[in-house]
Amino acid sequence: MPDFSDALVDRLSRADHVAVLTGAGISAESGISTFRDPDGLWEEFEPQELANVEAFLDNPELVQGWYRHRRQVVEEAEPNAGHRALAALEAHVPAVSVVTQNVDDLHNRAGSSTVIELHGNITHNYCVDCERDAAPGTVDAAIQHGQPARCPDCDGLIRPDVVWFGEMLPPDAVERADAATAQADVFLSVGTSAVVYPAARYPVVAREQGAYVAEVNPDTTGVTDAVDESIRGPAGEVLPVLVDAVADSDGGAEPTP
Ligand code: BV8
Ligand code: ZN
Repeated sequence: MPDFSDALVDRLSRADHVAVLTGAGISAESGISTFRDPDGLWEEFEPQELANVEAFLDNPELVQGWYRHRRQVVEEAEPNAGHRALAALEAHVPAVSVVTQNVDDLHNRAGSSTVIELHGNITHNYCVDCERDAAPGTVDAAIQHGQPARCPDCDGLIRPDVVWFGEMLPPDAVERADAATAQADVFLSVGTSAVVYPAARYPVVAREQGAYVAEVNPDTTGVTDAVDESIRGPAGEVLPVLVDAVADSDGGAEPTP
């Protein structure tokens, strides 16, 4: 049984606004490797070696191939009980903002209504020169012919719509994440090692701004010492039990799926 406090349940059931920072760990139970686990075909690469503009320009086909592989994994994956519990929390809290570092689209597919994608979304590609959206399948077709995918309109290289190391985060996403953090009565940090900035600063900023901050992770992280409560366990087990406890405490409602 996950060990969270009655105080957390009480605060969640009385909260007007809950903000949740998620990282790769919440998608681990959907079969999507975190950045730490060996990732099969790409085991010999550090993500930082591929998730940056220099690597892309140096070898566009390799980087396009890596993201195509990851997109295929994402397309075959399903949201898990952790993603679904965050969507279900919306029945008990007036405003739930999911601020995610993940690019796998699983929070959207789980039905969360406010998903702020700090690092973009791997299901979307665009041309680096004219910025036109790339039609689905553009990368697949080029890679299968052993060449980098290029824009049919201007011949520019096609890239995934994700934020690479050294790139600025989308200003509108940062603005929305800042607002959600400032308004949060409770801030949850779920499945993130909290080492990548500026995303990793949100749990600390939330606490400075008066939120009650709890972390859900099987391990300790970069913010474990900075939060009010650290719940040791996998998101797919902890979050459904936590949301059920909130449902029970506010007069009960439908159990989480
Ligand atoms: C920026 C999208 C301004 C792409 C990602 C030098 C030069 C330039 C920049 C820097 C520099 N030094 C530092 C920086 C800043 C840099 C940074 O923070 N680097 C780190 C490595 C030190 N940040 C940036 O570059 C950002 N931009 O700063 O712009 C700027 C501009 C120019 C110069 C200076 C500054 C952009 C960062 C975004 C990078 N893009 N992703 C893609 O996905 O391919 S980052 C990527 O890695 C993820 O999005 C995520 O953010 C990060 C991994 O973190 P996690 O999600 O936490 O995953 P991780 O595997 O680490 O941890 C998983 C956790 O889950 C673990 O704790 C595990 O215990 C737990 N877990 C496992 N199973 C479960 C579980 N938890 C719950 N349940 C389970 N079942
Ligand atoms: Zn173009």
